[in-house]
Amino acid sequence: MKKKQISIIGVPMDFGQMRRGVDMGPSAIRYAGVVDRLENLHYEIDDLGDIEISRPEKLDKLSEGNLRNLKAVAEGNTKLAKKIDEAINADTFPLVFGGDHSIAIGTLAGVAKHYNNLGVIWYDAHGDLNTAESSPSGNIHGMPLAVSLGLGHPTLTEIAGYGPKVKPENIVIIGARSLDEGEKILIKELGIKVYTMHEIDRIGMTKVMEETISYLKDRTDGVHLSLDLDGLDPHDAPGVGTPVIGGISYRESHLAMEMLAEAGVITSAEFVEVNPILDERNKTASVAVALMGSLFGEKLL
Ligand code: 6HN
Ligand code: MN
Ligand code: MN
Ligand code: MN
Repeated sequence: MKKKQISIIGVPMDFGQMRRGVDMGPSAIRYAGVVDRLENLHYEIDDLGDIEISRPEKLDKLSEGNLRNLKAVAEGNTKLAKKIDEAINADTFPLVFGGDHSIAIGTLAGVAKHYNNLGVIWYDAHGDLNTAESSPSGNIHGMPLAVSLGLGHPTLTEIAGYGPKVKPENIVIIGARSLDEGEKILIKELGIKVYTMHEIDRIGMTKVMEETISYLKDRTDGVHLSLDLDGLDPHDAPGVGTPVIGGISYRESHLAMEMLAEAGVITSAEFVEVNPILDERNKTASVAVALMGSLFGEKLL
């Protein structure tokens, strides 16, 4: 990591999907000891607390053209983008805790304007490349990567007053094993680099990360890590709203984080979809914190 100062931003957002409880993710991650863990690695931590997410009295059903809770999601992400922008202007590393994955819209809106060619590592069981047209659920947490590419409702794609935020050739998806038809088409059309579970099984995480790092190093001037805990196998990370069996293991995930730390390429990060209601004794939040340890350079010896 390049910066010695980290700004923590919690985003208690649960409007991007339908399972309550993921709004408590930031608290669960804090209770799992993240600040001590990172302070032990000699980082200066500024915990900025949580973004205020207003709770509309009545949640929209699918009123806004297959975009559930569009207004509430857009509002929260607009606030988040501003906070991220401030953290980067203050020369700190933004570290975001979710909340459902719709918050990547705001994170990337805040981060991307600081780079000419922002890279994105999307560590996830899913592609999150749906639009209102392709989405089987209407849940915006299945859309943030598409939105960041400029695809989707302008209320989302124009957050922070510009778009698109990222280019397809600067994205690497790792861990995919559940893609909707529209997402598969988009991946092929745009030529997005994807390491599905097949490639991870076949060539191993070491090779996947070596390739990912050299690919992004060549073409980007900063790399955002968007880590959805459901990228991991539900055995290791059970507290997620949309688990998919056959995922990345705890050890493979540590290896991935350690290789990113060694390469020193990551310039911002978010850990999302931790849902303490669905979890087993805060296991998923603890896994998230352990992975952050590795991402920020923790070593056993
Ligand atoms: N996530 N592809 C499914 C959908 O509803 O669009 C699942 C999305 C899951 C999103 O885990 O961040
Ligand atoms: Mn996911
Ligand atoms: Mn996701
Ligand atoms: Mn470790």
